[in-house]
Amino acid sequence: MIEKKDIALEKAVLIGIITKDQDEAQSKEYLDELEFLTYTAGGDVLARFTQKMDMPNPKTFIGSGKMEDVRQFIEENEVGTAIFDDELSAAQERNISKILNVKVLDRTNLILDIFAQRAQTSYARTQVELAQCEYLLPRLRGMWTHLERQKGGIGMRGPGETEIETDRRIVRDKIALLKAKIKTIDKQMAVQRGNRGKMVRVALVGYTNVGKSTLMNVISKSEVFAENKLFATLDTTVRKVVIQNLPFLLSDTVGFIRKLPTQLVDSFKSTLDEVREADLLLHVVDISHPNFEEHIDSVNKILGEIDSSDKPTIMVFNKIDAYKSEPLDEDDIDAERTKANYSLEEWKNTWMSKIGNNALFISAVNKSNLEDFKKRVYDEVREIHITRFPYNHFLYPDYNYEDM
Ligand SMILES: Nc1nc2c(ncn2[C@@H]2O[C@H](COP(=O)(O)OP(=O)(O)OP(=O)(O)O)[C@@H](O)[C@H]2O)c(=O)[nH]1
Ligand SMILES: [Mg+2]
Repeated sequence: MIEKKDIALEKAVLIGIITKDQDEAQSKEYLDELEFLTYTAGGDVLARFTQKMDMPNPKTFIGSGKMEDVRQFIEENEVGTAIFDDELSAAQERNISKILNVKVLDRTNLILDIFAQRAQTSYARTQVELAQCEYLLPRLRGMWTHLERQKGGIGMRGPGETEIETDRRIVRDKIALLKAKIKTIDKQMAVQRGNRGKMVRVALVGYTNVGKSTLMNVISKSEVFAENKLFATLDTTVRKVVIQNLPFLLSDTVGFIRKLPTQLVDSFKSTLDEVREADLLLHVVDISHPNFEEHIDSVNKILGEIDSSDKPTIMVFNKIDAYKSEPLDEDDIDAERTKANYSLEEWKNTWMSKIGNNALFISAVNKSNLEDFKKRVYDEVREIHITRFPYNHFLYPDYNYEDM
């Protein structure tokens, strides 16, 4: 799945834990995702280390024996970066750095780093910089001793780079400055959104890499950057789309992910305003991903955090072309059928019985079922349009609303 065409990838190892809240299969899934994140940030994962434990070690996250295994591997293979799946405290980061003597990152670092690489507009860059400063502030002491050695590469892009910024006061001032800058842009953006009048607003939401931008391109004939890496989209794109005679605004925005750093959710609040102010959500799901149900839960959780849980929502199950169910192991007579063995038909039935025609199954790439999808969106937009402009619909049922 992962193409390793980039030269000089940074060598990395991943470290995760198996706990009572996070079993072996889940831990593997998280590490798969962490590997994808590492690849997106420009790294190459040479090995993974996992340890079963009741709770993380407060000093070093994993136990000392396991840490020694990691240290040896790092030394033998000249690895430059150790990436932990969970957020490390400043003290843990410091202790681990001392033992491993390489760059130590956690999932939050990695995501912030990818965001820093991908931010295109000055607005996105400001938001990412703010999140990085807020992440950095409580960790300044930890960074201090290692900055000499840690220069450049993954996790080091952004405000951590220069020594001068290790001064807390400077970082605090910077945070205030960035916040003020964001506030100014926010005001301009609110005005822009206000100028759009009463047009019906539809937002594509979903986990990262599910095909939101691809779907946007297919239905609005626009060219929005889409690729098989995480967080291809950071800035919100808004396009006017017309289905039959009905115009509406469609927005494509940043993808969600599990354990999304709170600093990021906060600093991206305004980007997410597009979602918060939408009349209708299209929640796009990658049904070919083995853990798509968990992705749905994570997205719903973040929607809750931005007060958008109660919006009319259509669930759009994408990538049906790539869906594969696991065959039941015939040699194992005790093998029980699980959801992994479901056929696409079974998934359709499951979701249709749950939410009726609010579940759609499509392939944005193969363009399958897109007519159904458009029809469903049209019906829903029309309904909202009628409540918003009742007289127009009453007086001129065939009016071309595109001119409004
Ligand atoms: N097989 C298959 N692949 C798809 C389909 N739709 C999108 N993809 C692929 O999935 C990858 C991610 O697509 P994007 O449109 O960038 O996904 P996104 O949700 O916008 O991702 P972010 O912006 O990173 O959150 C790309 O490689 C697409 O080509 C589909 O229907 N089938
Ligand atoms: Mg995208």
